[in-house]
Amino acid sequence: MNKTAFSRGVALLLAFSALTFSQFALAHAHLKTAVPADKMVVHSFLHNASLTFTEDVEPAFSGVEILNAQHQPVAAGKAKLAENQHNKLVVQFDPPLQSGQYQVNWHVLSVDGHKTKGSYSFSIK
Ligand SMILES: [Cu+2]
Repeated sequence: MNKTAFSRGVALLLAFSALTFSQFALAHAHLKTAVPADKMVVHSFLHNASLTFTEDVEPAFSGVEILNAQHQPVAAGKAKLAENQHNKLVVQFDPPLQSGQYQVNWHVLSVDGHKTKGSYSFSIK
């Protein structure tokens, strides 16, 4: 192996390990999109909310709590995985949510075993 080929090999190896490390660092489940989205103003009653994460999540160890303006939990079903989309949690409201300010507190366990949590808010006019 000549010197050029050797340094090319080293460069490739370094690039590969950097890529591998960054993929580990990104592997936690972060919130990618939510409907309604953060700070969104909805103009109708709301039957459900959904949260899509960057990784698949374990529903048994994940949860979504929605609080009204008085910080009381609203009547909602347990967060369930969307069909055929294991990185998406859906919460049904029965009765539908009415006008007001709402805060969403979520926590998830991603399939790689890491826990993450966060919160955001939206309102209904
Ligand atoms: Cu992770």
